[in-house]
Amino acid sequence: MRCYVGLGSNLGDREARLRLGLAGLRDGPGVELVAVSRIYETEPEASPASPGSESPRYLNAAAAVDCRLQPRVLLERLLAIEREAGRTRGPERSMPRTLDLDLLLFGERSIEEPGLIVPHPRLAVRPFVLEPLAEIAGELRHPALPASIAELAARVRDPEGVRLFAPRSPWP
Ligand code: PH2
Ligand code: MG
Ligand code: MG
Repeated sequence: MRCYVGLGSNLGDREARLRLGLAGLRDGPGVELVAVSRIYETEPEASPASPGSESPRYLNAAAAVDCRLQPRVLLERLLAIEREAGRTRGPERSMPRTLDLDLLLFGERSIEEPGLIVPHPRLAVRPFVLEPLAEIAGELRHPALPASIAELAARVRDPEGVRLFAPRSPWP
């Protein structure tokens, strides 16, 4: 199954953390890294829980993987890679994080389970997800919306808030 993962980091050596995340995806069984977008530097999207709270800028990227795992198993893998990269989870959402790996799309599947919602519920409104994703999957149709990823990205495009950070993809 072709799946898409969003990568984000806004704490410490952000680029190194994204690379750690990619290495974690590449090295695990049942997952093959297929494509990686370039890295973007992005303004933090304020958390609804604590509007106005200061948060450092993120680096964001997107990766395509071929996955032979069940969605829940892939999710557990993503969480394990986050932990290996030094992420600790507190009670609050959207705290600064060393590494955030979000399962954006799992083939054409729609899943709504506790802790696992695919397509990612905020995918279609987040320029920091759509801009990198459109680089590697612009033609892809959103499984639940009548639009391609490129069309969704064009709707929310934010050149001020989402800027290219590195001219080349960090992978291979
Ligand atoms: N992730 C969040 C909350 N806000 N803002 C940006 N720019 N990039 C992110 O990856 C991000 C965010 C929750 O995961
Ligand atoms: Mg996230
Ligand atoms: Mg996350």
